[in-house]
Amino acid sequence: MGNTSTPIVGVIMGSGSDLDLMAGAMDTLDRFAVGYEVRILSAHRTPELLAEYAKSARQRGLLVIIAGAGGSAHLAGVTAAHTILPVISVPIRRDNHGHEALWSNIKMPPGVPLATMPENGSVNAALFALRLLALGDPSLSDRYEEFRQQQITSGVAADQKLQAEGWQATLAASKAVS
Ligand code: RP5
Repeated sequence: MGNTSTPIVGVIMGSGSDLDLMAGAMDTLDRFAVGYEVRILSAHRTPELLAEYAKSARQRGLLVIIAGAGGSAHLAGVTAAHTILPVISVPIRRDNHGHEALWSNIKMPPGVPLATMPENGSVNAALFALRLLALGDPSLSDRYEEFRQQQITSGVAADQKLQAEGWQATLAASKAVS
């Protein structure tokens, strides 16, 4: 289940244990009012369900898939093998993990591409999906431009505050908040 708009983004993950780290993707899509669906599908635990999901994704109206998995993370690659939709990978990394999920996704051999984000980069995965979707959606494109302007305004304001108050006071204030 996603938000109330028609799903055009599929957010899938290998386990319910990935949900907290994938929430950034859903929050970001919500912020832009872009419809999505969220599923737990595993390349090794539920391989047939995953294949069916990926094979039917285009016909069901999805335009892009975000896939997050940890460990020997083959979810995104297997998904990309079953669809021609763009697949964006989020390698999941926990404290007890190495970088195996990142490496298994970033080193896809030529032929089947993945857009691999940073480890736990679910927010950037959604932002990248939005950039793809904005290519064919002028209203989304305007919303994305506005979002970028807000980022710039907030970056400039942070610098102005730093210049006015000095780095020591700024650091002390940020430590007091955290
Ligand atoms: C992967 O194995 C999942 O994507 C998850 O990141 C990891 C651990 O899964 P659980 O054992 O917590 O279900 O398939």
